[in-house]
Amino acid sequence: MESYSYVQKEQIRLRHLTNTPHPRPPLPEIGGARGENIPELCPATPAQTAMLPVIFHVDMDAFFVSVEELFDPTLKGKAVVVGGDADQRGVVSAASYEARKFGVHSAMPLITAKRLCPHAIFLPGRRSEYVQYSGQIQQLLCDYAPIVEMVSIDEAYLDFTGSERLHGNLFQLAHRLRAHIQEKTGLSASIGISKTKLVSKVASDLAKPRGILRVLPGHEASFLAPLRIGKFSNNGTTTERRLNDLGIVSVRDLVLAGKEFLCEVLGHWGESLYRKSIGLDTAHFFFHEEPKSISHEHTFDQDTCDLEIVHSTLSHLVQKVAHRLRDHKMVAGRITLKLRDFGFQTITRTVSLEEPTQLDCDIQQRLMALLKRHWNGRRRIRLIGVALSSLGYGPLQQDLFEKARRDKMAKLYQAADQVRDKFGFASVLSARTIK
Ligand code: TTP
Ligand code: MG
Ligand code: MG
Repeated sequence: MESYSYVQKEQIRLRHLTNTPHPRPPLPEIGGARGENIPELCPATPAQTAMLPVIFHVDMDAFFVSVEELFDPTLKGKAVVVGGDADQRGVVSAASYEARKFGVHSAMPLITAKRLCPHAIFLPGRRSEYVQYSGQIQQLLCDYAPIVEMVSIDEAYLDFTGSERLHGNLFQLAHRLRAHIQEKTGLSASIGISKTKLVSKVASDLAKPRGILRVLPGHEASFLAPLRIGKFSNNGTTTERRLNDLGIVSVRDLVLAGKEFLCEVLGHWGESLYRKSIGLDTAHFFFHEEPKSISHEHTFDQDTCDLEIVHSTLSHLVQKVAHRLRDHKMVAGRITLKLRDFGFQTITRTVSLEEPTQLDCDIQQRLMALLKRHWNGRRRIRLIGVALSSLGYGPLQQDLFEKARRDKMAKLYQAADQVRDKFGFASVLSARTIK
């Protein structure tokens, strides 16, 4: 978080602990006009607070690197880069806090990381362990909060609205939760607490590492004000550059520019950006149930032992399940093939993967092997089915566990998913499926 110094961070922590309001820094001039005050929402009374949403954002500290440290404690405190060898093409998945001091960050080419931090230890990473730890953390979070929304491999929003009486003081609750995660997994987390998702996310980021930060209701706008707008529009995007060119650099500048001006410059997006900047984030919880398994099956019009038909049907089913898997941003650790023959005899055969996947080609390959082993090609098949299970959240796409080819495949599949979302599933079919 660029805009806060260490001292400011401590002041914020104390201020929130002691419940004193955020003093307003002097306001800048924008476009020659004197800035007005940031519209501060009225701090809530204790009675109102009890009714307000309580949202925790929990994010693991240097997640991949911390898991690596569990396997090799000598890495602690050192500059560590996860993603592959320094001389490999590809990007950094994760960097330790020590490596970050040298400017290394996720998604940076490994070669650049090596140049910035030549003494760093470069590790290939252990994908399935990260997924396993992520699953453990998710389970633990679900024991605490009534609503948990995992949003990536190492972070989740927890909705504690209305459960303050049950859990008592929110700080103590956050401490308990963090200690529990540490005790069960050996990993540390940071937690942001506020009444909106966006503010809680910013707060957990600001609290890192091993921090807890609560933004009291009514203080959202002044809490966000000093931040750079990259926090809302992703650093380096065209929107950010355009706003920077207009002299709008911080969230405070956004507020002072005003809704009308932002709408003029950015259209629709201007209003939502303005609302975010004053702490009125309206992102809701997604009440989707994480699936335990994903499956599809097909019953043939006529029982068949035509190899071409069986293979192309299998390929079609693979594309369907993999599409749904990626929709949930998940990876699968087990793949099952189901076969029912003309005599209604049904078999299911499952294979466990060493590395969970979300790629069609991996799933297809395992199923073809299962089919080869468990079908003699002569028994006529009535039904064929595919199921994915042992589902978990996978590393982000930018990670470098997938080599260049796998990266390309992932991009290709995601592009296909997007087209399918727009034009229907049948709009993109792999060559094997088309007969
Ligand atoms: P983050 O939570 O963004 O980062 P982090 O946990 O390493 O560090 P922080 O303490 O700042 O939260 O991402 C979680 C993991 O996801 C990270 O350890 C590695 C992986 N990841 C990628 O593979 N590619 C990426 O581009 C990013 C941002 C993360
Ligand atoms: Mg993290
Ligand atoms: Mg994260």
